[in-house]
Amino acid sequence: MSLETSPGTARDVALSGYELMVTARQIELECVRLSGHWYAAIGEEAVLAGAYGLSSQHGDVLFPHYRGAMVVHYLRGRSLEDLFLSVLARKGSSSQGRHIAPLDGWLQGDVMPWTSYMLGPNIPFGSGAALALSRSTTDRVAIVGLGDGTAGTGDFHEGLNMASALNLPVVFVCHNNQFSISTRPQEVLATESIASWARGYQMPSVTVDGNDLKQVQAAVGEAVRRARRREGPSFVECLTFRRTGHFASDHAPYRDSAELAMWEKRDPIESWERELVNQWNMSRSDLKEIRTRLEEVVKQAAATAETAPHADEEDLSLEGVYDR
Ligand SMILES: Cc1ncc(C[n+]2csc(CCOP(=O)(O)OP(=O)(O)O)c2C)c(N)n1
Repeated sequence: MSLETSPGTARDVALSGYELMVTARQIELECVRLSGHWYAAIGEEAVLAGAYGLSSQHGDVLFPHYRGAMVVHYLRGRSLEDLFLSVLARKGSSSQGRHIAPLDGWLQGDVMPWTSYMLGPNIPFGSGAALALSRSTTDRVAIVGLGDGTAGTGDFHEGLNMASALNLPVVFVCHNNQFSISTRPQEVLATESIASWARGYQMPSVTVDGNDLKQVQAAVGEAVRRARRREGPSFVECLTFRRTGHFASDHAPYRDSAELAMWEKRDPIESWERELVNQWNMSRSDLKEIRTRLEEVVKQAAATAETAPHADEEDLSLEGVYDR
């Protein structure tokens, strides 16, 4: 759903944000269960829901960060069953088991793929898409996600420079989870904040609490409206924390346990539950019921995908693929 076009009340939007985050958490938990190589976005749900779910509308072109990309597919209408088939690389999945699920796009929902295994190229690609959109008669915008580590690539600077120089309708959302595999941003980025780099490219740039859905939604919403008015690009840095290892079976001995515990206490879903109770008079028991129901739907979809047959040799054959 879209924050801008929603006919619902602010309470509905707040509840929808909760539902998106709960579903996102369970998608990621199931993916971790199904694949030891999963790059989980557990604890980063407010960035995903706020940046891609509640601020964009149909027709906006999304270039999500690879971590959490499947959640973005779901937000754009991909069925859970199809999503888990791809995670498991089973017969009938969109890539027929040829490559890792988060690299797929979901073109039916205007979600672009991670076009190479390289961090960075999606940033100038996003600016390129925004250039095309700026020449159309629509008010569609591009939203580009990136990690803090990705900000260290040349593509980051080229993509931001191009967006600003050509006044393009693009919003850059940095998921600053404070790790690039085992490296902290302050060890490798010669800047105090990633947003201040973006500010150097003459675009409005803010840093927000990435575990607070309200802050992410407000900042990205404002940036999207600006882009729709064709007033140029913006940059939103969302400060959050990578609560798992780089991938599911990385136990991350390099992390500080006190810091991890501090961020676990700042769980975005639990904070949002408090918001719904205090601001919107929702009852804890209603929220628990909603959460359990949504978790069950996701678990069921994953379990169904697990019963699907494996891709066979014919599925994996590349014969004729390039003729299509
Ligand atoms: C250009 C490039 N350099 C290095 C890598 C290897 N690599 C894959 S994921 C990753 C960490 C990315 O960190 P960040 O952008 O902060 O995203 P996060 O994984 O924290 O979500 C690295 C270094 C790569 N794929 N591409």
